Amino acid sequence: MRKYRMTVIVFVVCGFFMMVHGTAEAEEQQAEHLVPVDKGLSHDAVQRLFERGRQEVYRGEELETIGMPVGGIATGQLYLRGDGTLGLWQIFNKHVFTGYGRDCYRTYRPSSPVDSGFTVIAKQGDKAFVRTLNEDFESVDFIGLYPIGIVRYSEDKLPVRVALTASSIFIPLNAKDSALPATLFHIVVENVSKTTLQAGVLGWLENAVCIDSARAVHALRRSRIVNENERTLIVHTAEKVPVPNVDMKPRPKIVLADFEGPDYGNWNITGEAFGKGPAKGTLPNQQKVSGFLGEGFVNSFLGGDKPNGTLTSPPFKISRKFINFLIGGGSYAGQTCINLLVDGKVARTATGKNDEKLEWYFWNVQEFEGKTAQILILDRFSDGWGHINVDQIELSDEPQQGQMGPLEQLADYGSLALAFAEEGAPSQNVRQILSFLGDWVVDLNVEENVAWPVTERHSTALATRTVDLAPGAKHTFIFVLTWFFPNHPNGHEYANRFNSAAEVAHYVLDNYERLAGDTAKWYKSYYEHSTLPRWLLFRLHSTVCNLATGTCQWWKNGRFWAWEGVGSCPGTCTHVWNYAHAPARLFPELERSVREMQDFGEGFDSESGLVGFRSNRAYAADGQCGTVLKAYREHQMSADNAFLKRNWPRIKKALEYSIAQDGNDDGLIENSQHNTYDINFEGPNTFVGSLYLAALRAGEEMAKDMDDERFAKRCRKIFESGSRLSVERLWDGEYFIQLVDLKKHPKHQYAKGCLSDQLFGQGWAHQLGLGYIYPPEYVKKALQSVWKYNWAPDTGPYNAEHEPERWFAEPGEAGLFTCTWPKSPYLTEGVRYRSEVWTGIEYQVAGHMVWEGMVDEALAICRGIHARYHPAKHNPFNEVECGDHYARAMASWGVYTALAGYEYHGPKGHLGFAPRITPENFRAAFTAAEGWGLFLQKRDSKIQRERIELRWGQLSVKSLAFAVPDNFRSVKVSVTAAGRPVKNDFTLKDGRLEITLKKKLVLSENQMLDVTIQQQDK
Ligand SMILES: [Ca+2]
Ligand SMILES: [Ca+2]
Ligand SMILES: [Ca+2]
Repeated sequence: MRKYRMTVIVFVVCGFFMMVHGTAEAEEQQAEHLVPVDKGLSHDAVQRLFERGRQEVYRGEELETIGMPVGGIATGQLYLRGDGTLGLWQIFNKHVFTGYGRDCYRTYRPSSPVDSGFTVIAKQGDKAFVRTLNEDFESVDFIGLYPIGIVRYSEDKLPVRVALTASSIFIPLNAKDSALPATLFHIVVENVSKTTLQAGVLGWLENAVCIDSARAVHALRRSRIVNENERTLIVHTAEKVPVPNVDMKPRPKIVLADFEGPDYGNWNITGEAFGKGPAKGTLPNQQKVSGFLGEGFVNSFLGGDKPNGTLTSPPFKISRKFINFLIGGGSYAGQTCINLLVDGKVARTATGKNDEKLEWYFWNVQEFEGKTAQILILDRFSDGWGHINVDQIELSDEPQQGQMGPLEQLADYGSLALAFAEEGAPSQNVRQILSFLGDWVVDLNVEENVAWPVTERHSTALATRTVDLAPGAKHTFIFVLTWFFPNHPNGHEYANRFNSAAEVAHYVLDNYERLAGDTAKWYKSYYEHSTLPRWLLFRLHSTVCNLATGTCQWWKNGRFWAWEGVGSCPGTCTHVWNYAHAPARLFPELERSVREMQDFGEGFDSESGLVGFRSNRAYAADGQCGTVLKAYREHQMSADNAFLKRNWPRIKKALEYSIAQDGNDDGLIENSQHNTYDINFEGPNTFVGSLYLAALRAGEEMAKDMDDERFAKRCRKIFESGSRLSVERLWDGEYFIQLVDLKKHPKHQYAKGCLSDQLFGQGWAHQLGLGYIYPPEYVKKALQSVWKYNWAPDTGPYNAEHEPERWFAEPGEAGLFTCTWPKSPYLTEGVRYRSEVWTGIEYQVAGHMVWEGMVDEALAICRGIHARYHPAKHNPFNEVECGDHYARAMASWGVYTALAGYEYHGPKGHLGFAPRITPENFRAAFTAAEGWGLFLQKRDSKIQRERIELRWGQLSVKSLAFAVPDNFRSVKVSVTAAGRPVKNDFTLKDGRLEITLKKKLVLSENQMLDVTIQQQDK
């Protein structure tokens, strides 16, 4: 570890200290601060944070909110709900917007728009028991440790007990197999009676191909049951109908409304949004509207997005096969839409696409011919795109193709499959089972090959053969659900490898042992073989599920791309993803693609070195510096120098862009700094400043790796100046402040406030093994102040005084505020989001605290998040901010690596650990560039043993580092790999033991590296 040149700095700082101390002490804590210094954490409460503890099991009402993603990475969003049923089903490439966060933090049960499920059948003599696996069971409980969810069902009078396990394939470092559009189910049926019984499972799945376009296309849904490779599959597809109703010549069309008149005629108007008559073009402050016919059309942007209202047509008779119309505007289902009402119910609905251009759309209404209907145009959304444009509503025997395009190109066109791993039962047996089931919401069928009009909903069922179960015996039935919807605007990576859902199912089952085996191996290594508290392991890994939600996409060209939250704020935003460590450590391939194809690709301005923060040409100061840090992290997570070599000229240029913002090489950025709070900081501050200094250190190290000594020295020089000047100018005695002239910049600054993120770059520096960027004692003091001033065990009183823009913590819940002003008046126009609580910042701060030894505080912060996201209130897998499954939350992995004191540099073959929690007995899973495994440490007063157990892939090692206790001043070290002694040299300084192996060694799967460190008395 690098020692700071204390002499110089202490001298400078002493002078400064005297200067500020006088004022700092005179300032008392502001009365309105309302964050207690005493956090009220009892000794016992703190102890409990550290206990390994029991697995949390959820039941009853707690099951309602649960939605654990169980599909592959970037293949959509499919939830396993608390009762074992599937929910959400956003796998059809539909843009679903969940921002801006004002109503994301709420209690609700995820919906289930697609019918599917499993039913267990048990026959005992002449009695048959049939039970569907859902909340209707007497006893249901849920254990969900991402990526595996287990739901257990039992009932007093039932001779069987059932456990359903659902998961995606999840194998760190194997992104492709972890990105399969597939969910694996294991259904274990156990005979808990005293006599033998026969057990089987019925699985069913609705044909939901064309789920969104069904009511606007002319097509058939086809469902088949096929036996292939000794497996039985339900295969759902859709297909064109040859020519619609050739028996009849199209009748002349009827124009229901062209909105060309001065008013809406006999349409009924409510609210303000639609005005008194049709719009005659683009309205004030609206983007250019096009695509309407004639001069008039419906446009609810009157007075902007805020006003709402409805427009209802008089009743009319549906006298043609289709209703055609032009539509544009907002894309909010049920909120900016046009509805067809038949018998007072919404029979058809459509929205715009967040585009002012009106395009043709049509509804197939053959089933309603002869009925009386009404058109209802609705605007009840007041935020961005809260309006609707409509024109030219026609009844016609011919559909307008318009935006729908050919069937095969629709976003929701593709296939769905449910496969049973063995051959299923013959259809007559399935019929017999179905006869027990009584009424169903949708029809089941067991036909081998049937088709219906796409507007009808049908499910198809398959049944396993029954197996004999002796008392106490169990049997596992294996199913896999797969999907294939390749028509995303940018395609899906999975479509490079497969052509249909059935192909995906066969791939999963052909490779079942390996795929399910490796998933279980990671699960066991991370959750079961670790010594870390179970609640903490749950929390820190739960956010990884964001990869398997609508937040993330993996395009056909290999580029990983993401929103900030589900469907909200595009462009893998550099400053939000600054916090997300998990993907880079678990699937470095994905993050490398963002660096190469976005940050140093499409989003890179090669003239200036600007990294557009949304793959555009816009500058964010924190994102720009963070890009350099991420590049170094991606280099460290690589097996060799190839990534750095390819990208170094652009990485260097990106850093030079930040140096140009600094302007005078003094290491302080003083100009306007747009950042993750969606505002600009003015003047020097350590939020952007610490990221800048860490980026300079990363630049120095990368320059050295690339033999660019000149640039390494330049980075070093600027860094040293910036580090010194930050302390001189920004230290207030307790924490780092922002130097800003509030008269000149009255809005969005924090000035003398205490910003939780004030040491963001220092946390990053620890993650990358870059050491201290400010003197350690200042860093520790500042972090203690963040804890003291910004973490409230109950956010209620503070938020009652200072209302947050958005609520992500309810009164009574603990949380860390973005920024507070403990020693100066609260800035009512200060940094945006100041009084909010973001889990991404909480993890960032907690992770940093762990590096500094503030483990109690770090765990208390994480526990606060865990409590807020208890399923009694919220989906524990969905940490929200500006949208669901917010990317910043993946900062949780930074806490995990900090707890292990993990350091890694792949190309150098360096791996190190310094557990910050139970160092006497520590076990945790770790990842490296090409392999992962379990790290174990045992320590007593005389001897410390380290073991690196490689469980997957391979690991190149040239050097190792470990922390030893203070009394280990002199040690004897022995290293063995796969049982054979390994020659080495070592150095021991300030409790850090560095071991260099004489030769680089490669550990392969299931091999172990053992290090024994014996304390020597001198
Ligand atoms: Ca018109
Ligand atoms: Ca509106
Ligand atoms: Ca400067």
